Amino acid sequence: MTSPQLSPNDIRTLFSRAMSEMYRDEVPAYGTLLDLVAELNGKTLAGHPEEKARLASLGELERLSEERHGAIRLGTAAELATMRQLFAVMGMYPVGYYDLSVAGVPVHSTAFRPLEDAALRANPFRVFTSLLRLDLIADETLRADAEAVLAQRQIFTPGCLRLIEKAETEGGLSAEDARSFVAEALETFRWHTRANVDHRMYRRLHDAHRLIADVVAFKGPHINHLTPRTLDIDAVQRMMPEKGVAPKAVIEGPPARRVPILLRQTSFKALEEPVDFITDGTNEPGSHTARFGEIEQRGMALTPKGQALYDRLLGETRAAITPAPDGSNAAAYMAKLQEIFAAFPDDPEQLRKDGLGYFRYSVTGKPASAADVTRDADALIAAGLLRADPIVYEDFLPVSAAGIFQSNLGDDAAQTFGATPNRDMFETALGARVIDLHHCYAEIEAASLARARSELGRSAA
Ligand code: OOG
Ligand code: NI
Repeated sequence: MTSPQLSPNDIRTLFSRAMSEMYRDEVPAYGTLLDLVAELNGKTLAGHPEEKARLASLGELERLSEERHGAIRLGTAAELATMRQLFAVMGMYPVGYYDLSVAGVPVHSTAFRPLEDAALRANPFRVFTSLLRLDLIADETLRADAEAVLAQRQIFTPGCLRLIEKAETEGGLSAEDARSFVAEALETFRWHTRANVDHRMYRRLHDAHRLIADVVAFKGPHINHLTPRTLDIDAVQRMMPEKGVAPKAVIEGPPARRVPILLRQTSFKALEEPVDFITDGTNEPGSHTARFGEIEQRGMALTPKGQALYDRLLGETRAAITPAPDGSNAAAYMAKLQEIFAAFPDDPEQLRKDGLGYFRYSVTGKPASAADVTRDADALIAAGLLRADPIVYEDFLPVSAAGIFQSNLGDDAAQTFGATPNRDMFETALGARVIDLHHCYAEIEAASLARARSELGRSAA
């Protein structure tokens, strides 16, 4: 007899909790941030009972305290391909292609996350996963040396590989196997105080780009941050210094709005941590900065039209004023952002009618007549039979991600590679196509409307 399988959603929850506990132990400031976010989310909900009721009715209240994303950086195509299989065991799939070369960061990335509504509601845990692009390193000797180091390492435990295979052949894992899988998988994301290279090699990698050292010099892709979701990022940004945590100069993404859109993020700087390098058989103490903390506030997912408007307005803002890493023009930047984004409608019905965002349709409970069933969505909303709530953005923003990378690489790391997106190369490494994020939201929107219509039909019958 085989024992019943644990659902991928439950495995993902076990994993994200285990990862959160591990990171809390390893990076105490993350714990401080978690507590601050929980406290302020509690205050926000207590102060806005109607928003609390709305989130509860959408099934979004429970996921809030579970919600976080992490990030890792991988070194080889084979690592990325196995990572895809690992995440699939917990119901996470690659969504979106992000090219960071434009921002002087030699990686390209995807986000592994759950796809479907029910899975997102159960636990939306996501991991922003980057692959190092050695093809952007000009120094051929260094590139070959880095490749040789990476070819030697195995970032997955034998137990993890065995359980991935078992999950694939048996279509899932029992509760007992799932628990071992979580413990084994966690090993890949752990911090290693002992480097994989000697100090000279570390310096060479570091001098080419700090990120290259971060990937190549270690035994595995340590999780470099975990990000809880706040309902009020401006409040958390204000409170961080009081808790002894210094935030980056500006909040990335759109300005504060009545209807939040996409994603706003802020972070605290990476810690300088002790690392042992093994040089000629002896321990040589040194240090490395990689791990940091971040918080985010999520808003409505935008349609391609809305995303294009966002990109244009952000581009205009940044052409007028570039936020300085030292924060000297932070207030002026935030004011300019607010001013330029005045052109982005900030009323839910307006956003919906203009086709700028994705919405989830549901019945209000008002009785419908047989004639109502044939009316279009706009008319049904106007008649009070349907309601439309913004769909939460579950993905990332390349310009914000670049800002987060940069704030942790230090000002000296600003480098240019020129924009060289190479999605084909990424997908070949991944061993699969990345999923189009607009497709995900459009499907959720269409399914919600179809469901709401059939409910109306039933109530009218
Ligand atoms: C990933 C940075 C991107 C975000 O929230 O945009 C990211 C990294 O530094 O590896 O996590
Ligand atoms: Ni992040």
